Amino acid sequence: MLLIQHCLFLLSTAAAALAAASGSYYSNDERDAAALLQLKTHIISATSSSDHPLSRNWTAAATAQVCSSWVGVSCGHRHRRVTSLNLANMGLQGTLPPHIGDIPVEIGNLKRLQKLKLWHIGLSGVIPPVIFNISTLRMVVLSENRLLGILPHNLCYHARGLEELYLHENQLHGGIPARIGNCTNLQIASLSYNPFSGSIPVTIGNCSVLRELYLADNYLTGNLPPTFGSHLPNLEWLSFAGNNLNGSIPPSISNASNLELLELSINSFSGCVPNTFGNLQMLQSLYIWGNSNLVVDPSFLTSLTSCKSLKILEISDTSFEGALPPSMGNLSSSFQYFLGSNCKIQGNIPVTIRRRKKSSEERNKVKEELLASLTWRRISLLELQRATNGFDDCNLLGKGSFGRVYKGVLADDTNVAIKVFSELEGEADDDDDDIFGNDTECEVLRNLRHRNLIKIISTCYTTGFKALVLEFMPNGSLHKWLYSHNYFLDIFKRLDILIDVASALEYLHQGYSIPVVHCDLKPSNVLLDGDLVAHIADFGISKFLGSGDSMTRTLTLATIGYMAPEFGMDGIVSTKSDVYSFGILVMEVFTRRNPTEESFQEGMSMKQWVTTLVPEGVTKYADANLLNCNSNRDFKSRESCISSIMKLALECCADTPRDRLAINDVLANLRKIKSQLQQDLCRRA
Ligand SMILES: *[C@@H]1O[C@H](CO)[C@@H](O)[C@H](O)[C@H]1NC(C)=O
Ligand SMILES: *[C@@H]1O[C@H](CO)[C@@H](O)[C@H](O)[C@H]1NC(C)=O
Ligand SMILES: *[C@@H]1O[C@H](CO)[C@@H](O)[C@H](O)[C@H]1NC(C)=O
Ligand SMILES: *[C@@H]1O[C@H](CO)[C@@H](O)[C@H](O)[C@H]1NC(C)=O
Ligand SMILES: *[C@@H]1O[C@H](CO)[C@@H](O)[C@H](O)[C@H]1NC(C)=O
Ligand SMILES: *[C@@H]1O[C@H](CO)[C@@H](O)[C@H](O)[C@H]1NC(C)=O
Ligand SMILES: *[C@@H]1O[C@H](CO)[C@@H](O)[C@H](O)[C@H]1NC(C)=O
Ligand SMILES: *[C@@H]1O[C@H](CO)[C@@H](O)[C@H](O)[C@H]1NC(C)=O
Ligand SMILES: CC(=O)N[C@H]1CO[C@H](CO)[C@@H](O)[C@@H]1O
Repeated sequence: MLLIQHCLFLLSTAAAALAAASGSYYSNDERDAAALLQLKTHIISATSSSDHPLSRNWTAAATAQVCSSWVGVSCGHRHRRVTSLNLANMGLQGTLPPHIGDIPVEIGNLKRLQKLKLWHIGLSGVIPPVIFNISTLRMVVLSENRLLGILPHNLCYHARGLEELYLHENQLHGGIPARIGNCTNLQIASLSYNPFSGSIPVTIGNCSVLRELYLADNYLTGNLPPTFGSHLPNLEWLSFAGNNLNGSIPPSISNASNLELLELSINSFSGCVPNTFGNLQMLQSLYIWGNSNLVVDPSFLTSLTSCKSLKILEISDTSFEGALPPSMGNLSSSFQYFLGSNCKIQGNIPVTIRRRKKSSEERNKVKEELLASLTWRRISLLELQRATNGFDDCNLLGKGSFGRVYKGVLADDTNVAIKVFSELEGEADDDDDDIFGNDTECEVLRNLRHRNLIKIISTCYTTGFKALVLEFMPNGSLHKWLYSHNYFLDIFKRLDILIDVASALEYLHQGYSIPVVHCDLKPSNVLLDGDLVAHIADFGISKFLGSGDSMTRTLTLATIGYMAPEFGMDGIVSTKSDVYSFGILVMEVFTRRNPTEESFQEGMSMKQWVTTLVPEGVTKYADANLLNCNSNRDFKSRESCISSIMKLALECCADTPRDRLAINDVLANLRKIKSQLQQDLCRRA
């Protein structure tokens, strides 16, 4: 053992001596560490925070551990050089990262770097070309920062193996360099939401393994290259939407035979749409709307009947005029919707289309599903501004500590709620990773799907701005329904709402791959749709319980009055802390007393109050509106229902988590109570 260590020691001194002999002061991994320490100085000085995850982790004293214990760093097994740097979203305080300055040129010394992920960390300044001198580079993620300047022209000069380039949502200007054609391994290029200008380089057609190309919402002008698509057999997703491209759409696009999504909307294309789209057997979504001089002729529409995968076709605001060809009746059975507003459609509409000219509600459902599957496709700030009349106060639905919620109508008439996060610099603590704080969390939330959870339709982040686009709930919150005099929920409606909420909690606690704790359950976070079905909203402080944990700790406080004792006192959250809040919610719904009232804060709690009054009978505590009955028997049924409910609520609010019911038992009990009430009322009627 000793011998081996000795040999290793000799070897490493030999390496150091070699490095010294060759004139370099640093050994290789010290050089890597030095480059990272340069980056750290920018980050730490800008955040001026000793709490930053890097502040005590990356230190000059620990350069020998760069590969083994620096957070965000991975190295090759044999050469022990840094191969991956991932600071994505790190140290995000509040919702907007501070300006952290340029990427230091020393990054170019990471000679074996393959993956550089500096996503959403507040980078400003330019992209140093030296990054692309690293010949091993495969993935660059610099999206959602405040980067300025141009896309370096040495792209893929040395870094020939570049496969994925994500630069969306920055302030990069100038043209897309012709050299992009030398990126022969490029599979994904995401350059949307920048002010890039100039035309689309012809050479992009040389990127023959390209799978996804996003150039949406830039200032690109000129024509599409006449051969575009001829040599892009792998292209699946292509978006040029929201530019100022003109001229005709080249038929060569239909040679990209694997296209699934094609967005050419909101440009200035003219001429006829080529009638060769029938080649696109994989095409699912075709958006050509918003090109007012584009001629959509019957032969093009007929050609689409060969696109066996087509689901969505939007031709609104083009120069289409006349009758839809009867052949469109032959569109495949998977076709889901057609949108042709502001087109002068005359004559008979083929029955298939008539059936699939969707109501906006049905379309939203389709759209939502699709949006949920499109990872990088986001709604732009401009779209949201249009949707809310410039965030007009008339559209304001509510305010909270997180920011504001607006009602909006998207260009396709979808009603949405837009939650705009305000900057909380200095206010949020480290522990407060909101749903943007951590990409895993955001991903998981996107994947949560239950009829009683509010759905995330899309997200929008750009410099200084973050928003969530959510399903719109026309009937507002449960809080409003309980306390406003214009509304009334009868006893069955209240039971149904509680059953809805408990079903959502059951899904969060037990139905998903990892348990999710909502942490802030209260009537203002329970929203009602057009049919008064309840949906839980606001996952701002939710927690995920990883790998078999039954609880976690947080410093974030929820709402006094609803928080379980162990949560309020020690910051311990578990599924049982949600059960406690649910118990309080049940009490509130049936007593119409708000646990945050002053009288509850000073004197006895909601739970103590209910505990004291339960033995005295329902008339002492229940919402009197629920006891207005026609007959004594009716009263008896309601009385027994409400007292069972309160007993259940008290079991949810046991002092120790262990003694509380699990949510699936609560749900089963609620259902039983409801069916008992139904039976009683029937028998007596
Ligand atoms: C850095 O943080 C990681 C985990 O976050 C830890 O495993 C490691 O020991 C820390 N390294 C140092 C040098 O403090
Ligand atoms: C990057 O590569 C280019 C082209 O080989 C070269 O001219 C330039 O000096 C390199 N820059 C650095 C900092 O190595
Ligand atoms: C691609 O690289 C080759 C060799 O370095 C060079 O001759 C050519 O001009 C480059 N093409 C583009 C479009 O920059
Ligand atoms: C790359 O693009 C240029 C310009 O379109 C073309 O002349 C050249 O032949 C292409 N190279 C390859 C390898 O396809
Ligand atoms: C592109 O597709 C058209 C038919 O749409 C075909 O005539 C042409 O040969 C194709 N070109 C290439 C380069 O594949
Ligand atoms: C397209 O726009 C450019 C300016 O960006 C203009 O010079 C050109 O004439 C236009 N072409 C067509 C076909 O409209
Ligand atoms: C629909 O397709 C069938 C079978 O291919 C064909 O016979 C029929 O003419 C088509 N209908 C129209 C209106 O094009
Ligand atoms: C994100 O959250 C998940 C689940 O809470 C956790 O496992 C993961 O380590 C977090 N990632 C970062 C970068 O903080
Ligand atoms: C009482 C009330 O406002 N009910 C509304 C719930 O939402 C639906 C759909 O928007 C409306 O039709 C109801 O009037």
